[in-house]
Amino acid sequence: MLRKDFLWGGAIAAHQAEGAWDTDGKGVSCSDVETIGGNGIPRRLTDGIVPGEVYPNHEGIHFYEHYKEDIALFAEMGFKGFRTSIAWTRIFPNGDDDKPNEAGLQFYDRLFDECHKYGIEPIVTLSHFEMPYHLAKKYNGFTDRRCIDFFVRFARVCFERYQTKVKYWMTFNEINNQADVNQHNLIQEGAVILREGDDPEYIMYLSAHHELVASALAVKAAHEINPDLMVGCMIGMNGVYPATCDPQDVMNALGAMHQKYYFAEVHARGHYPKHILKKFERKGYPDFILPEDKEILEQGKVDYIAFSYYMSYASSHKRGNKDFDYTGEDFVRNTYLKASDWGWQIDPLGLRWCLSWFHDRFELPMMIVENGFGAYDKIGEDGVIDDQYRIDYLKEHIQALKDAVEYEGVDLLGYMMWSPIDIVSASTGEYDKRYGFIHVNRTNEGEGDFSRSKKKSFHWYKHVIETNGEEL
Ligand code: BGP
Repeated sequence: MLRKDFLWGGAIAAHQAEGAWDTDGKGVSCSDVETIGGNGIPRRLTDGIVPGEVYPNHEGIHFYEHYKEDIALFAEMGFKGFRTSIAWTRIFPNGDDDKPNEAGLQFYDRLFDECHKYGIEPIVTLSHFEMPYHLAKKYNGFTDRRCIDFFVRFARVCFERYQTKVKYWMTFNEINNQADVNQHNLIQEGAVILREGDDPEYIMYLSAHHELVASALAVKAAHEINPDLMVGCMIGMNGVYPATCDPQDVMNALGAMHQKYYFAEVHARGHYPKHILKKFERKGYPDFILPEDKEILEQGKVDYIAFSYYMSYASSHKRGNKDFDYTGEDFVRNTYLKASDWGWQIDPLGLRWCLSWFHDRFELPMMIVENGFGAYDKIGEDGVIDDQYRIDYLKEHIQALKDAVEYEGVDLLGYMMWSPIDIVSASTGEYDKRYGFIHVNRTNEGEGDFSRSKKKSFHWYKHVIETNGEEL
């Protein structure tokens, strides 16, 4: 049985939904300079905003104007919680400004008040792929320690302003995605632009370290401001299985787990695990973990673990070396699983495995803050989208989380599916990769008036919440 106050709801992010990219004093964010991509076509980072390019985050789904209508629809489904992010650039347009932008702060006052009107608890991410672009240009993002202070200033302003409206916070969305070292992940997570001659892997570890320190300082600040605030990390969790029971594959999967999830260890345990320090040593990196950083990490351990879950991976060993270092190139198709149209392998039991993995290590409360199915939806002749495939995906994943509570005894606070309303895809910039219970009339080609309509899954999720997950 799930707890009585289980937080059922859904999650979005500011940059994928709000639009209004330059309204009311908002500055340019890093996602404002990423173009639209496609299924199998990566987004491109441009040098500033280039005329003629298509930037889907400039429009989002017009949530900035439609939020009242959307929250009312979430309330109709019975939401107890709603996760979104605060666009850093609405509050500090450049990131290093002295004073916050009052108009930006007021928008989130209105949004959180609207949630409370229906008894919906807002759950907030501070940095969800939306760092100010100015910080990328001037400081190269989190490679520069000064960004630690900028983030903490932003976090403090938010905690102080919204402490009576928001209890659950997260610092950096999917901080560990950057373990796959590429330009898209580095700009989204740390406002980092790779330059010629850089060692990308070193740049990633350095920047991630500064984020981990910034996160710990934010946790400390939140507790000083109001001890009731709960601050979590946010991990993009997709468990890695060995492709076979060959011990080489088993070790290779372990190596991948080490590299992809050491971030969670630092957040929750307050120090780096030995395996990653050994790796830094092996690679001959200069010691960027200062003695005072160690103290900060120790003092800023998170209160709970929030994570997203979409799929699992299978890892196959190819090289015969002893370090079993993750390269991102060892993943193979898991023949036991089906995949979405974007190749994301569907694995409900993997969610139970991941819940257990966290629980066994950290014994902290957890919240699933993203889980959902991106699909091409078709509008039926009756004008309704029959998205049974989405219902099936969610049903099996909810069953798996219930089993994790029942059999492994995990402490689960809530489930925020991704995303209750169709929004812009973070990885591809598409509109046509749809997750919602609510359809938004907008396509990759920029057609449609942004009007909203309910899909079949809308009614299904309403019933799930009504029965606290007893009837799926
Ligand atoms: C996570 C991000 C979200 C979200 C989701 C789905 O990585 O935290 O922002 O977008 O994945 O991914 P996509 O939108 O690329 O399908």
